Amino acid sequence: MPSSEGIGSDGIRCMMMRGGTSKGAYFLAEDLPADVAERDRLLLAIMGSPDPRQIDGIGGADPLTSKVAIVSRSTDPSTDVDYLFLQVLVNEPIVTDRQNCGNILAGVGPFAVERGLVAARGDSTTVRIRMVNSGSIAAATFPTPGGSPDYRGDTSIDGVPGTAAAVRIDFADTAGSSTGSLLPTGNVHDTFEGVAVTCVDNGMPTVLIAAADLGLTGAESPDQLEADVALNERLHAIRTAAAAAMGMGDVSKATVPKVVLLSPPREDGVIATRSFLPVKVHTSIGVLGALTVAAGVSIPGAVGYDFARLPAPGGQFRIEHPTGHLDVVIDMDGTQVIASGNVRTARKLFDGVVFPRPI
Ligand code: NQM
Repeated sequence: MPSSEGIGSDGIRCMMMRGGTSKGAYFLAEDLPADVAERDRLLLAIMGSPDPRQIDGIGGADPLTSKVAIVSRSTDPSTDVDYLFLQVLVNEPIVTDRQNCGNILAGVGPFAVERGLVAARGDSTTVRIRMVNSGSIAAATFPTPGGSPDYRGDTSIDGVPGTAAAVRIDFADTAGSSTGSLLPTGNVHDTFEGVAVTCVDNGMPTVLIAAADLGLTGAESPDQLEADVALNERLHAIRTAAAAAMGMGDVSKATVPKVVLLSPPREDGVIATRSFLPVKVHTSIGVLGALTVAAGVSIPGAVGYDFARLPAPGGQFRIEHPTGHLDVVIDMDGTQVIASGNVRTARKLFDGVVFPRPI
């Protein structure tokens, strides 16, 4: 693929997919350079970063649409494929593997079948995916009538217009996947900058804060929250202190930990959320983010526990967010997460060859 005219100048095979409420470029590992620095330079050029509009690339000028999945046959015999998630920052020349993405994950199984890494196994196929970023495993099940993914269906998810085929995802080993522990500071709650927080990681390292403790209702829109300079300075200070206590080191250029503001549910959910990515505010919430909130607010003494409307054991957790809700299931035994899962949809948007700006 590297040619005499420059890396990728002949074009690189790429499939664009919507995965859940995110959108990203999906590649086979073999179609990208093996050298990580070279690969990242190429991905920045493909997405058009750094540039607030990503005008010279295929990124969508938003963290939720500047995402990459790299998929290969698994080196682990217990899984079918390896999935490496990369966040390509919009405004900075940074490609990071420090976070995982459960939305882009929803497209990985269908992509693996489309590219022939996994053969369809009847009307529906389950692909076992090793999430390289965290080492955890997810099983994705989706319809494959006639031997290829069928994206049509009647499942709707908030934040995406219309309906599509369901992709059911069952997770194992999400607790502590990035930090080594469900409660990475060793405490159910801590106080940073005078504010009570719970630091929790059930697939996404997250700092939970009660919106009321910051003088907010928790019903503010993403735009309102992003425009509040004093709030963002305060959250930045809390996040920096929390990340240090979580053993995450310098996170000034990292997209984790996330900060999630919690408030009592307004509809029929368990809890209401506003999720900072950590600067832009999510229009919904990430999948692993929702699993992490669900695990956190289930722990007595954690921030949110007192005002969450918890379901009966084994019940569904409806996590409210700015554009609706995201349903997850989670099975916990005390502070042990036994299993978790959810239903997403995904769709192939285009398949072809992408031409990066010259590098
Ligand atoms: O938490 C955004 C998203 C995500 C991550 C983010 C995600 C997850 O919605 O599993 O999917 O938190 O940066 O795509």
